[in-house]
Amino acid sequence: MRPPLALALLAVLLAACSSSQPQGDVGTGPADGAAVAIAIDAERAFAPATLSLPAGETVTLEITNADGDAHDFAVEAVALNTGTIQPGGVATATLTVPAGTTPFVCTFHPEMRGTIEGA
Ligand SMILES: [Cu+2]
Repeated sequence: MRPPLALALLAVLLAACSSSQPQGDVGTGPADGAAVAIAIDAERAFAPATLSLPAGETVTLEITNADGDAHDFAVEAVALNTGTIQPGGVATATLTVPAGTTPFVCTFHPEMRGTIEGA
């Protein structure tokens, strides 16, 4: 009898839809030191959606998920992703701020977007 391959594939696909893998200098829980706070609010939006940060400096962002669904925070241009942030969870992401406009996004909900403005 053949194994239920289709079911196994479906399970893998479903898992991929509901989680993302950490990438880059990221962590779970609150920041140890100074950090720029970002909230994911109940409207599934990043607040603030525009971050004005000093280009070339290393900055830690602290992302708090105040929504009831899981989200993540990804800056694809610098290969950064917090991985899944569960409801009520907090994650950090540390990056060297690029000059100019750099988009960030929740990879689960592409409509959840914002930008880092490095100047
Ligand atoms: Cu999201």
